[in-house]
Amino acid sequence: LEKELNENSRLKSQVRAPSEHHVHSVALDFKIRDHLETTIAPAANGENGSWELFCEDGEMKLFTREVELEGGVCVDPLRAVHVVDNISAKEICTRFWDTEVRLEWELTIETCRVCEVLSDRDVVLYQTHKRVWPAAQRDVCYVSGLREIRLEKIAYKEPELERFGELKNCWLVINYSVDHDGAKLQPGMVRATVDVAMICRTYVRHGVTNPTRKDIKTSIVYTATINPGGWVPKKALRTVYRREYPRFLRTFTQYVAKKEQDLSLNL
Ligand code: 18C
Repeated sequence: LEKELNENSRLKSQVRAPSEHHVHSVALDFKIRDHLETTIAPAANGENGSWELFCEDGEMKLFTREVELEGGVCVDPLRAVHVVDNISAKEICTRFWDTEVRLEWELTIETCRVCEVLSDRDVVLYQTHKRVWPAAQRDVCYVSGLREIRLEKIAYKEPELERFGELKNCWLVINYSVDHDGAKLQPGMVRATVDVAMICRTYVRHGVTNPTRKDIKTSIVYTATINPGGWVPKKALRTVYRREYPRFLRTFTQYVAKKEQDLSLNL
């Protein structure tokens, strides 16, 4: 019976209903494909000279590149890789996507509001962020989508993790900026734009058929490109980036681990 149930859930995860159609579904599917092709490419693991490793803490590594638009606006992309024990890709991505718990871990925001529910896994959100002196306060409006990804769509492998276990599943969250009638710009606020991907893969220890928390490892690849929406002093902006991204990744993963520790594993 157990074998049959496992087989059923394996088949179910491969036969997915076509994604619900809404005004952003085509663009969102495109973004997802793009991130699956580029974001999880292994080149950023330090071998690629153009990425600077600026923070390393155990398994967590953060890279950036200096990129400026014409006019001097700094849009340095951020790329982080991490491996966490005991929590699954689904648990991490669900909590990252869920607006109900956003204020419990997101330290840079002041408010978060759902502008539109597009489907049971896609929403349009509006957030205001804490002001960083001397710059004006920033807000952002973006589509946020949560997906489980079929394993055959994943082009890049993680050999170290494959030595530990078998790749069980992959989940992701994509956040990218859009305009929305329910998110008009307020006086004094500057609109920033985002392009964020959080891609997580869970591995189950070789030979284990009924995994518990101690039998799993999850890799996280997180990328973010934020356009601050107008000129801000480059040095100050880079200082904020280099402080806030490690703080985010550390706080968020610790938050998920704490929330999930007494719950049964949700693979
Ligand atoms: O991905 C993350 N969070 C998601 C859910 O919130 C979502 C977030 C998008 C972030 C949009 C940021 C828009 C500008 C924010 C200004 C923030 C001010 C920081 C306040 C610090 C107290 O995908 C995790 C996101 C981790 C965020 C890292 C912070 C990046 C800082 C950007 C600064 C931009 C402008 C202010 C410059 C001031 C310089 C003097």
